Amino acid sequence: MGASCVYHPFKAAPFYLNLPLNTQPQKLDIRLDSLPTIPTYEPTIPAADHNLLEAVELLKSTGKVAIKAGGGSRPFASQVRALAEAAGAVVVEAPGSLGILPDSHPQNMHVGGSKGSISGNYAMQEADLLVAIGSRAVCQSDCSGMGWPKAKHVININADPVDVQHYAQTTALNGDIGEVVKLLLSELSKGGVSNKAEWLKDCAAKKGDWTAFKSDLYAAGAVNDEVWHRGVMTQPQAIKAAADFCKKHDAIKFFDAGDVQANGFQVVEDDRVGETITETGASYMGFAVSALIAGGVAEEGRYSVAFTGDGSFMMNPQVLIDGVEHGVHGTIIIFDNRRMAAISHLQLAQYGNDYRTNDGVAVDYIAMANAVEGVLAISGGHSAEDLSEALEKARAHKGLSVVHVPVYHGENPIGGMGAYGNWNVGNWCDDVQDKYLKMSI
Ligand SMILES: Cc1ncc(C[n+]2csc(CCOP(=O)(O)OP(=O)(O)O)c2C)c(N)n1
Repeated sequence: MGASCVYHPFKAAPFYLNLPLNTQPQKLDIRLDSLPTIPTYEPTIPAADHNLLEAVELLKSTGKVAIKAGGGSRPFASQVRALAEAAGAVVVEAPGSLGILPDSHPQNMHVGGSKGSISGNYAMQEADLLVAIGSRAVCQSDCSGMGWPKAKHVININADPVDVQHYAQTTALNGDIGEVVKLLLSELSKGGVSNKAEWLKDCAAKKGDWTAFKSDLYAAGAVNDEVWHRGVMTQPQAIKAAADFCKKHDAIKFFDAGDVQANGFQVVEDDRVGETITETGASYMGFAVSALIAGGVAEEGRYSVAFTGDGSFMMNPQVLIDGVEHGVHGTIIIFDNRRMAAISHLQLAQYGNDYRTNDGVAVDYIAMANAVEGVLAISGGHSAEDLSEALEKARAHKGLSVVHVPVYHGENPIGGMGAYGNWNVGNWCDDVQDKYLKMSI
C-alpha cells in the first residue's frame, strides 16, 4: 500500500502507517525480499484515436485557445510549451505550475483565477476553447466554475479518469500528459492550424498591462501604517525584493498561506518549475517553515527561503528548534502585518468590516528567534535595499536564519496585487450560483 501510494503514477502522496501504541513494540516477522520494489508504470495513452482527432480539429479551427496548465503538468513543461507554440495557444498558469513556460515567454499569461494576473484572467475570460492539462480546476483557480465564461468546449488531458471529465462539453484525452501531447503534436505538424496572430497580440497587450501594473506597485515606495506608526514596505514590494534575492542565489521559495501566498504567486516571475513551492491543496498555515526541514534532511539539501506571515509562522514556531537540530541552511522571512490579513480582506470584501483578525499584542519575533541557540534573527528593514542586504547576511549564516519585515495593512490598494472573478463562498453564494447556471462548460 505504501509503495502504491508514494510511487503512484499520477497522484503520488505521502503514506501514513498508523501504529497504535500497543503495536509499536511488537516484533514483526517479515521477509525483506517479499516487500515490493519500486513499482514502474508504463505511460498510458488512449487506444482509440477518435477523441484525439476531434481535439486536433478543435485546436486547428478555434481562434482563441488557452491552455490551463495545472500542477499535474509540471513534469511536462517542454511538451506544454511545444503544444502552445504549435497550436497558437496562450498558457494560463496555476499557483502550482509557475514557471511551466519561462516568465517572459510571450505566450505565458501568468496565473489565472481569483488571485491571478490581469493577463491570466483576460485569457480565461476570452478563450473559446480551454485545454485543461493536469488540472483539478479547484475553486480559486477556476473562479468557482466561472473562470471560462466564453469557452464552448474543453479538451482535457489528464491521467486521472475523474479529473479528465471535470467539465461539461469535454473531449477527454485520458493518459500520460507527455505521451498524449506528443500524439497531438504529430497531428498538428501536418498543418492546417488557423491563424492565431490577433489572439496572441491581444493577450500580449494584457501581459504588458500586468507588467506595468506590477512596476507601479513596486515603485510606489513605503506606505504609512497605523500599527507600525511609520512608512513600511507593502507585502508585494517586500516579496518582490525577496524573490529577486532567491533568483540571484537559485534558492527554492516556499510560500505559506494567506496574503503572503496569494501576493507571492502573483509576484514571482519563475522561469522553471520547482523554483516556487506552495501548498495548493489546503494552503495549510505553517507549511512553508516546516518545508525548510526537507533541506536539512535531504542528503544534498539546497538553500531555501520560507515566505510566511506572522499568523502562519506562529502555527509552527517549532521549526526554530527542528531547523537547528536537522542542520537546515535556510531563511524564514516573516512578513509581519500584525494580523491575518487574508481573512481581514475577505471580511471587508464580504461584510465591509473586519472582525477579530488582529490583536493588540506586540511580539518581538527577532528576540524570540534569537532565543534559540543556532538561529540568527535580524531585521529586514523598511526598503527593498534594506531587505536585500539583510537577506545576504542571513544567507551567510550557515544555519537557520530569520528575517523580520514589518509590512503594510490597510485599505490603500497599493498594498495588494488585486483579486478577480467570482468565488462561491459566504454571502456571495447566491449570486455566484445564479451566474453558474449560464456557463456552457
Ligand atoms: C491551518 C490553517 N488554518 C486556517 C487557515 C485559513 N487561513 C488562510 S490564510 C489565514 C491567515 C494567514 O495570516 P498570516 O499568515 O499572518 O498571513 P497574511 O494573510 O496576514 O499575509 C487563515 C487563517 C489555513 N489556511 N490553514
